[in-house]
Amino acid sequence: MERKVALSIAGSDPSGGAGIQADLKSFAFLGLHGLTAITCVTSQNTQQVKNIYKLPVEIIENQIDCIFEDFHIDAVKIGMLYDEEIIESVAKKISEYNLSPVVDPIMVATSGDPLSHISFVKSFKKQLLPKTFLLTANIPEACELVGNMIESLDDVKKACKNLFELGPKYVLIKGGHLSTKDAVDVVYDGNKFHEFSHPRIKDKKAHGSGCTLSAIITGLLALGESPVEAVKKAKWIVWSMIYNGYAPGKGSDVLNHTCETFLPNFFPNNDYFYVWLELNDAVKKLVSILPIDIIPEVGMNFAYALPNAKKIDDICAIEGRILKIKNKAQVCGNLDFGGSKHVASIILTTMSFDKNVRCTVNIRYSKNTVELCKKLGFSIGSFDRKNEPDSTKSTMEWGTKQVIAKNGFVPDIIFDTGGIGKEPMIRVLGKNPEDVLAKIQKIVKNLFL
Ligand code: PXL
Repeated sequence: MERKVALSIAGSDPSGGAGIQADLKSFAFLGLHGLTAITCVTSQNTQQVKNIYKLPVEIIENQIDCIFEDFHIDAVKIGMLYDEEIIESVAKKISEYNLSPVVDPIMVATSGDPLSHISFVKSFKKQLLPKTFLLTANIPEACELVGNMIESLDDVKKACKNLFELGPKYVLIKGGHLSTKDAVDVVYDGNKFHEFSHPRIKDKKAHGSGCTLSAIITGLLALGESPVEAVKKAKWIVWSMIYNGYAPGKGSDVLNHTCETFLPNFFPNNDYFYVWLELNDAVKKLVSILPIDIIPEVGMNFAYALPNAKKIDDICAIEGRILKIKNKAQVCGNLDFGGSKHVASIILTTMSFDKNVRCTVNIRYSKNTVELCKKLGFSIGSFDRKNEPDSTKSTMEWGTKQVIAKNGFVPDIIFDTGGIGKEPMIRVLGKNPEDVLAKIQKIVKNLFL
């Protein structure tokens, strides 16, 4: 199989989270063959940068020459350059090999430790920006480069224009450091601004996210994506890698470069993203607390609707089920909108009466469990499949409507005792995944006392 080839000219991070280590993992993630030319060897762990050893420029140039002698290179990224001398030497090689690199203007590590010399900014602007294809700067880096504070999205756009004037064909400024609700990144192509917005990921301080993003963009360019599309896809992939990040040492988290990008393709807007995210967090928690005895034979689903959901595609659910496999609860299938017609019809019905009841999980029926729910003070309703007219299209819609009509409101629990070939079932309903999870936790805790 032919593999595209990408080169990273960058520093080494022995803790494996950032630098060339992150770049190689990112290239591999995309199925590329990765090459490296090391500029500096840092001594650091997940807590701090202790030392930076810059390689002699002859050695840096040797590495680059050696690689170009042998490979056809589809895309290049440039990471840590440290000082004026290395900038000059790499800038020379960019011209010599006529490269169009993705450039990450690395100045400071996630830990706050400096990764650049005082000579960096001036020489970077003069010698590297004119040779840059796509610049990927975070807010502090963009501030240093433009010499202004950046405090709003308008400031970001001004800075993009300002940096564009210095040479890059595309300028990406990452908005994670701004105080907006969502993290908004802006790409400027000299004509238009393109904005990409993602929910922030709580409780993660991901070391290596900048390196990984620029490497994934580079890899996608090598694979033939257009620059704006490459940024859009790369943001998506890196969001997933951060969300699935882990802490391998005593300090910060690193990205999970081997995670599957289990996110659905693209969300039309961040309402979808938040629904997906809340549900995904809750599914993970549910599986971790779930006694297998509460999983029905047909498995469980967990569904959550967009605000004002009107159709099945507005409801996020597990495409498969949570099943008992080898005596463990396991999620089979990804979360997606339109993922389950069955549970979606329950929620669409509850929402037509009370638009706040947007979430449900089904659990195994037993008389005991229903009794317990009563004792716990949950409101309960039931329907009997025997009363279902032949003409109904959806039993779930019909049953749910029956219960609501009888009770006058949407209860916490709707159950039915089954029918021929139909397993009896309890459905726990609530406002959101957290609410439903809390109810399940209460049931589980008391059921198995
Ligand atoms: O994330 C910036 C970065 C780049 N390159 C190297 C690093 C770091 C951060 O620690 O160590 C080598």
